[in-house]
Amino acid sequence: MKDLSYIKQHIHIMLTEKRYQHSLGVQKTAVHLATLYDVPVEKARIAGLVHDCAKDLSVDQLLKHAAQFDIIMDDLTKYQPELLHGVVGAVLAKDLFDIEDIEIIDAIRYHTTGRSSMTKLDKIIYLADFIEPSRDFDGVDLLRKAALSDLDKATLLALEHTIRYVMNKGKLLHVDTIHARNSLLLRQD
Ligand code: DGI
Ligand code: FE
Ligand code: FE
Ligand code: FE
Repeated sequence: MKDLSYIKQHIHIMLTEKRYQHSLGVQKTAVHLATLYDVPVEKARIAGLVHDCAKDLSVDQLLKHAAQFDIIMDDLTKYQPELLHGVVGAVLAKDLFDIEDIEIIDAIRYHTTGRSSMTKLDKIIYLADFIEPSRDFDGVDLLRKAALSDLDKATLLALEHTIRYVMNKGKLLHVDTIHARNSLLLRQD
């Protein structure tokens, strides 16, 4: 893996200033949650910093990368190509930064939708993305509080917030978002 300062420099170049600051916020929040929930801090730091590395690519560029890396496009992603930024970000993480750790790669890949049986690192990145210091929406303080006391409960609340948001916008729900919620409801591990 490339060293942290190399990764940081490249992330800064790949993203708008606002998105870069968001990434630093996710990194910081993810590190904090990792210490609370006994997850390797270095994994949380890298995943948090890199999670949105593909976010400022155009839809055209996302589709080109998807083709280049043989990413299988599900039907929904064809209609909502911005959902690709996690999946493309995961392949870029390996390609640009030599990140091989599957837990880091998966946390990046599933950071927008979540997935069935999320790992602790998946949940931490999903939540940190929601509650990092620059986020401001109704209910964010409640989520910040929940994140400090119960990782599963907070992840569930965040998923449900996303599901309501997507429904209010009249957009398609990704099945992984539903699987993530069902899985948390069924098996509180
Ligand atoms: O990249 P960020 O803005 O930091 O955050 P993100 O990767 O979590 O993306 C959030 C967006 O993703 C938000 O507008 C809701 C959307 N999203 C999450 N799950 C789904 C979804 N959009 C659709 N259409 N369907 C989903 O299941
Ligand atoms: Fe800057
Ligand atoms: Fe994102
Ligand atoms: Fe993000």
